Amino acid sequence: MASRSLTEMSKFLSYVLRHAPGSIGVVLDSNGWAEIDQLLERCRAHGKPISRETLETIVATSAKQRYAISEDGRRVRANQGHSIEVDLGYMPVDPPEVLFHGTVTSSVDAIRAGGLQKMNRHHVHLSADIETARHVGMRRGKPVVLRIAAGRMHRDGHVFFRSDNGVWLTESVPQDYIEW
Ligand code: HQG
Repeated sequence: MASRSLTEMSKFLSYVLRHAPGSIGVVLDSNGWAEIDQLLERCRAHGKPISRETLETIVATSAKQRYAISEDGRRVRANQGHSIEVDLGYMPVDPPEVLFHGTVTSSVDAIRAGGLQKMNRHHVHLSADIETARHVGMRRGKPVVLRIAAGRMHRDGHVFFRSDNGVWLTESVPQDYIEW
């Protein structure tokens, strides 16, 4: 019973922190953080009371590490999975002149027509080297590696990020920057 209600509360927190903070009047900052005091007060006001202790238990026991509490203990956020626009903290970085994208033959026509789109993710994923891109493509079938004129994109105003594990990220790659 206790764990079921923890799961229910966790799902409610996911809904609020990833998708609909406004549904209970919570404001997230641009990095996705909610003030814990405000969050818990708003949960209570909407008939879904969660104590500070229970929140800490949910954060600590979530199998997928869905949430994080800030170092000062005052804020909480979902680590990923947002449908609302949040910046999880990657800083814009100057890309190298050329990056690579691994895809598959079956996607080539659509990419020629519409450029690279982020599909279900927050960004298009690019690699610094051909071999990594080839492996990304191979996950789906016969790999095709595209050369991306990342330096030119950047000079034209496109923003790039690099994740902690070295993946290059950008919003989209118009076909003009893909060197076939
Ligand atoms: C393709 C793994 C049609 C795109 C890997 C790709 C990576 C289009 C697929 C990370 C298209 C999306 C990301 C368009 C792009 N029309 N197809 N206009 N634009 N595509 O999985 O890059 O395990 O979302 O080429 O290591 O394959 O998740 O992206 O084939 O870093 O941590 O649509 O996933 O990391 O597929 O892989 P994905 P991805 P994780």
